[in-house]
Amino acid sequence: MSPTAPHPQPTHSLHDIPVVDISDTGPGRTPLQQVMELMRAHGPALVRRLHGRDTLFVGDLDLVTDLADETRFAKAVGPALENVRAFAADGLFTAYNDEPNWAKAHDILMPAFALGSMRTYHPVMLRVARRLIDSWDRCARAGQPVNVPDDMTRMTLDTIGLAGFGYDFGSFERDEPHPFVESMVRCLEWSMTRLSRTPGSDHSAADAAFRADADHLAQVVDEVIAARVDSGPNAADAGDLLGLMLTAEHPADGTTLDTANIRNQVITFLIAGHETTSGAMSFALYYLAKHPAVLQLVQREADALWGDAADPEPTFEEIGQLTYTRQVLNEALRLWPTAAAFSRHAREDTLLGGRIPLRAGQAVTVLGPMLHRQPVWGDNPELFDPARFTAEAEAARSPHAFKPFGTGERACIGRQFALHEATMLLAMLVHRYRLHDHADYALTVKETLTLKPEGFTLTLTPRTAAD
Ligand code: MNH
Repeated sequence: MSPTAPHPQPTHSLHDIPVVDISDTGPGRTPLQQVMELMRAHGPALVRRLHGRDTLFVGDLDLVTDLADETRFAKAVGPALENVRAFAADGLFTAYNDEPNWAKAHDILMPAFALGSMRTYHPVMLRVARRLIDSWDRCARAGQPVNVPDDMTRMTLDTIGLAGFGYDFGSFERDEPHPFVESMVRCLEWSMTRLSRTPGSDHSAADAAFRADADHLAQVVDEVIAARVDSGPNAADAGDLLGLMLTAEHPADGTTLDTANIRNQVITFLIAGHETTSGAMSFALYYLAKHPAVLQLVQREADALWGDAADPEPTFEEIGQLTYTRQVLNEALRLWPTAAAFSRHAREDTLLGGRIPLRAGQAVTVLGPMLHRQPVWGDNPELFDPARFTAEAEAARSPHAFKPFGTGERACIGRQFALHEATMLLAMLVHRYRLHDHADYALTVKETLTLKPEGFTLTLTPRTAAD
């Protein structure tokens, strides 16, 4: 929403919750930032009304704490995820809680995401990090700016493709994003903009274009699977995600995942496994470029491990030692959690926070960026300050104040994967380059269900022993 647009005023309140009807303006292209603005004006719990459809949004810590109670609440597949189901169906992210394939795939794939499993992915992550560095070295020599979110997306897509599925998207050999990414972004955009349609208008062209994109995703995924199956009988049980999907038997009944579900899982992991991580690293680099004192501390941490080695070979264990780099990532995820909203529903009729009546099945959407700016974060929540994530500071704060990875049994399965990948890359980049905010970049956050700093570019020069 543009800063000059008039804020819609609450029409009335329901159980002391303001109801704001946005039908006149619609949600626009940045619906989550619009809700942030509404919450800044009307408080951290409100009903947004659009064409008669109500959504209860909350950012309040007590309410989110209550929603994290798994005995009374569970993940809701809300309208946005219903739209994502049109191309990811019963994949882990969009499956209903009681869909048998959720528990089955969860049980089969969990071991692949335990912290120790990151040791397996580490060499692949490093290999792809070097692709990014090769590309950035070329830009640095040529004095050309790099497009940060585009390159982060190249790197995370290649990483999940290779680490999860042994498939090489070769994103750094392309000038444009891989066609899979273009189709995927359009599918996510369709899922988002479909929420703001005016009832009765015609969207058949948009829907047909969506269908073509969704078919393209399925086709790429079928190629990924075929490449594995074609590479011989022993290749199927390679110890990656696709190997598990093709061969692992569910402990409960000895069956494997069926073909249709495997396709849905591969689409899910290719999307969930790269969009959000890419945005998180982009925001972290944005804040580093704007906060030289913080950048210096991250550099110091990397220098302590790698000195002035021209091409360090980070080990798995070293990534665990990059605690300040990890704090920087957490602080970037606090201000801009790249999967910014998740929904919960009441298992039975209940009172949310002891005061808001909810019927069984009724959904509530948690808005991460506002939860992450509540008073529990102190007097200056807009301030970028990685010291908020020292071990002591974390221990002193409610675990529910920070939810970038969702909550409960449906929380992010890929959290360790994302953090390992992102921590390693950030440390390698600040070790190697000076970051120049050559365009005096002003943050604009693009929403495609996930968040990214739009059009963020940097120029780079190699660091020398002196800096
Ligand atoms: Mn991830 C679920 C955020 C990286 C795979 N992820 C979620 C949820 C959030 C989330 C929030 C819960 C959504 C909900 O409750 O509706 N994920 C992130 C963020 C990053 C991220 C902010 C990076 C930073 N996610 C990853 C990576 C992978 C991945 C990397 C895979 C390699 N995430 C998933 C899957 C789910 C999920 C799969 C669904 C899990 C389930 O419901 O069982």
